[in-house]
Amino acid sequence: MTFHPLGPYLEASDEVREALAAGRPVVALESTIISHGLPYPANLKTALAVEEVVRRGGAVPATIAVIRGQARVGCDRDDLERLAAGAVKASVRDLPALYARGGTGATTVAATATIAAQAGIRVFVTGGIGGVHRGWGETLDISADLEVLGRVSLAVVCSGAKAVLDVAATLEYLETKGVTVVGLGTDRFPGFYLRATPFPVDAVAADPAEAAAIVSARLASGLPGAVLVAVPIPAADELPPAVVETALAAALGEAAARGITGKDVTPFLLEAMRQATGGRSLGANIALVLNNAAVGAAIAVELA
Ligand code: PSU
Ligand code: MN
Repeated sequence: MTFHPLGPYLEASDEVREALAAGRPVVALESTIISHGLPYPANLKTALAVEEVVRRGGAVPATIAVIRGQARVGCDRDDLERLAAGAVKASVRDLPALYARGGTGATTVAATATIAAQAGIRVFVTGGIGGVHRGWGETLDISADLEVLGRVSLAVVCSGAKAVLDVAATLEYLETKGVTVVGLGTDRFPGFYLRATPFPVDAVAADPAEAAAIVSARLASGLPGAVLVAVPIPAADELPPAVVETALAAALGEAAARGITGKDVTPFLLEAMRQATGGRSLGANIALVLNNAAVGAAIAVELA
């Protein structure tokens, strides 16, 4: 596949470039979930399946990663295989060194959203966003995802933030940053493996068209910052709350015992949850990402 420069350190596949130029719907996808969110080979299979769901929904998928020093919008099969085999986790602060040295990295929500907005993409689909970690008062561990959502103009479709985070504090931070949190068919912020947390969203959209109308209003009004479209995991794939609670206690205990800090915290907790649920969290994670991809494609089609 050939890639064309869109700007300094920014390139797009032919397919993505043509779709953007023609105003056709494009959906951005992140790559940290491939390299650090899911184990091999489920990660490669899921990355390909998510792209297929976006296509079936009438939009062009654009998986984003840094490949040999360029932010690539629309990774090809070789790129996805490389990312699935392992690549460093790249948030916004990591991009300059990768660009300068020709490095390769899997982009987080923060980095992916930043690059997607630079490319002119208006819809980005992921599983769960990063957020405010438990114990943030001691560690100040607050994901750059939240900061970026406050400044880039696009829709981010997700299933909320995992219970491994301090969800109440995450929502407070999103409010501070002026992010609009829209619940798709729900008035409660979703809890990733669970359909709902006790916390309310800012606005309820009955369907993707209503969500798209809110996204469209935010973009057209010139307000910087994102609309977070929060989609509950399909009911059939939800994990029992007791299973999540037990696994969560085990994962958090393990992370504390091993002194895990910084960028390793989120990948460690995801893997610990997988082990503590006997793999059930993995099935739930894949199911919700596929569902979010269908919703994101529908929103992109509405916006186009
Ligand atoms: N939440 C998930 N799966 C993931 C991540 C979050 O359920 O794979 C990844 C995303 O790429 C997100 C990143 O942007 O973790 C957040 O990491 P940190 O907390 O270090 O900012
Ligand atoms: Mn962090």
